[in-house]
Amino acid sequence: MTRALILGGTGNANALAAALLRAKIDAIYSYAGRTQIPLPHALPTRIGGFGGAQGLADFIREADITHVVDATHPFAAEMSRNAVEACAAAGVPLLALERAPWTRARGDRWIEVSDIAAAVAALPEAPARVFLAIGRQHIAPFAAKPQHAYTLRFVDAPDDTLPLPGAELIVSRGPFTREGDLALMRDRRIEWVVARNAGGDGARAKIDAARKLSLPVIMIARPELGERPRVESVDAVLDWLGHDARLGA
Ligand code: 3Y8
Ligand code: NAP
Repeated sequence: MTRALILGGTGNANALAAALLRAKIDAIYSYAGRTQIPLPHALPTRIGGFGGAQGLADFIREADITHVVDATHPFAAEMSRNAVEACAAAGVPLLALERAPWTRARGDRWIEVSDIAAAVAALPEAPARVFLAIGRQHIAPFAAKPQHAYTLRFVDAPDDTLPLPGAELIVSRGPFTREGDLALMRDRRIEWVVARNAGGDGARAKIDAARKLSLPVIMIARPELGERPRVESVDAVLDWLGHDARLGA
């Protein structure tokens, strides 16, 4: 019998969870526990790390998992690497559900960089008004350029002091809308946007809003992940699972 483990925490993963419920495919949803109150799920849900690749392999065996779907975020590189290693060790198939990266459209003013340090370097020296929409985990390096007026957006209110004194904080879980992000950028007179190439629709609003306002976007490229089977649609995952389920594997 099919029993899937969904490594979640994204909009795609939520859509997959709903589809698995409808298809009555037995599955467990997993969150890292990065945020205070993750979106509740109708699927049985576990929260927290597994304890590295070894811990994940043990979980797969103990929970009789037959298939693993990595529906985490393209920047969740450690989780994705652990999944490849753990599935090989436990001998269960792995499939990544991954949204395609955004590609530059006409009117986009992107400065493409490889990582957070390069994004900090790409900001101007002269004081500017910068929208950092990269979550809470990657803010500290921007303290190297304190001359800017930063607007931050987090999922949860921070429990400790910000590494960027004087920054304006917006607490919002998303998904975001183009109108909402246009209003945010106009109200805050944003001049620069820093984003990671998450792909998908839930984070695209700020990219579309920046294009409309002709603002430069410092776009951080995704980390390189090793070769692994990947699809971009929930239906493709269902086929991958449903096919085995139909064969009663
Ligand atoms: C805990 C689950 C849904 C899914 C909502 C999507 C869209 C909104 C866009 C901006 C960019 C960012 C961030 C973002 C987006 C959706 C989706 C998406 C980007 C939740 C969630 C978890 C997380 C973790 C969180 C990270 C953070 C990244 C904020 C839930 C809401 C910036 C990614 O404060 C922290 O520590 C936050 C950490 C990881 C930044 C980072 O370091 O990558 N996501 N986001 C997951 C877990 O515990 O396993 O809490 O319910 C999911 C969503 N985040 O419909 O509910 O399509 O995924 N999430 C980025 O760079 O794009 C926000 O502000 O414009
Ligand atoms: P990461 O750096 O790749 O993972 C670090 C560690 O967190 C992993 O080694 C694992 O701990 C644990 N972990 C990550 N995802 C997990 C999951 N789904 N279930 C159980 N444990 C998990 O990951 P990250 O960048 O911090 O992202 C953490 C989570 O937030 C991911 O689930 C990701 O999907 C989500 N996220 C969502 C978005 C978005 O835009 N929707 C953006 C970024 C991240 P152990 O080694 O102990 O197993």
